[in-house]
Amino acid sequence: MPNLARTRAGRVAGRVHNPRMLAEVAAGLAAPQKELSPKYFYDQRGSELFEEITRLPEYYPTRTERALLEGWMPELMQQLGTRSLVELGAGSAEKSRIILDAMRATGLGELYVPIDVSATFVSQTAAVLRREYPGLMVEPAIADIAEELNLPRRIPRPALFAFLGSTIGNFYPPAAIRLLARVRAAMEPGDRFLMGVDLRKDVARIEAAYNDSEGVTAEFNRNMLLVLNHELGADFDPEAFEHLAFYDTVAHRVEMHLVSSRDQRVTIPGLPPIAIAKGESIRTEISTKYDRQSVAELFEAAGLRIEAWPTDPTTPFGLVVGAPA
Ligand code: AVJ
Repeated sequence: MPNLARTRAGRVAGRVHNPRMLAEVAAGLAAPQKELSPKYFYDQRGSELFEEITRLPEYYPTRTERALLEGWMPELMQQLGTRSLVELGAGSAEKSRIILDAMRATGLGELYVPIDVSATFVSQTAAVLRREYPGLMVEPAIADIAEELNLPRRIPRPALFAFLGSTIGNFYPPAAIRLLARVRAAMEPGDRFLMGVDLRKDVARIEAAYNDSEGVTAEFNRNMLLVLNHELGADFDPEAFEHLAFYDTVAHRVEMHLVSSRDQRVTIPGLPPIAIAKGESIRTEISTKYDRQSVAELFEAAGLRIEAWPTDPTTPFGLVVGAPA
């Protein structure tokens, strides 16, 4: 499970109460290309569906990244002497364990800071990890990483900041740079930044990963509409939308859309009715694919430099190690 915002319970005593989400959704649906943030995929059901995606034969990123982490973390941790792991979007903590194991093996690890938007989610994960890693302090930070990091005041250094899963690919370049610059600002000399990035490759292979034969990705995509129904009291009919995912070879990114299969009108309490024409789409996600040059450009704009770049020779996926420039 990924890293962006899991939505908070939006209904209080039967009344919809999520003004920030409502404003963001209103702006997105008023744009010429209707757009919703991929952070709204991840309610309970959406997180489960994403977990299912990561196990699909077509979806190569998760298992490739895990193999890279298993291969590189022990050596990297030895080199860095990391005392704290700060993880942006803590997810299911499955990959975190690979890093935590490597940190424990050096005997230097003191603190783990999982950052996630869902307080319930991180505090559950924290409780499990405290039991599993006795002697490790686990101090969750509750934050939407698109906005802030909300780090604890005292972090033993050197710290490793980790942002895995190629979730950076969900952000348009200006927002990606802002996010990386926020990480850079939290880093001290000697700290490092570890980021997973999906790399440019054969278009058919990329498109297959977002159009799986079992239709899990399609259900994941449509689930966003159920999240809006639940959180905002909207009346989307998910069955009236088709899943569309394609690779844009100019922008180097997958785009996921929900395409309306008929003329329809959607109601969201507090907003004027929304007309959606047959064939019109709502963009629900971009998933940018990188190469070394494009990562170097993002890093440079954020005050970081690439220090190491371990990749998988068979399935292009990268683990980038960044340092303050
Ligand atoms: C969690 C954002 C990395 O972009 O590949 C998977 C989400 N969307 N299938 C990705 C996703 C469709 C995933 N990230």
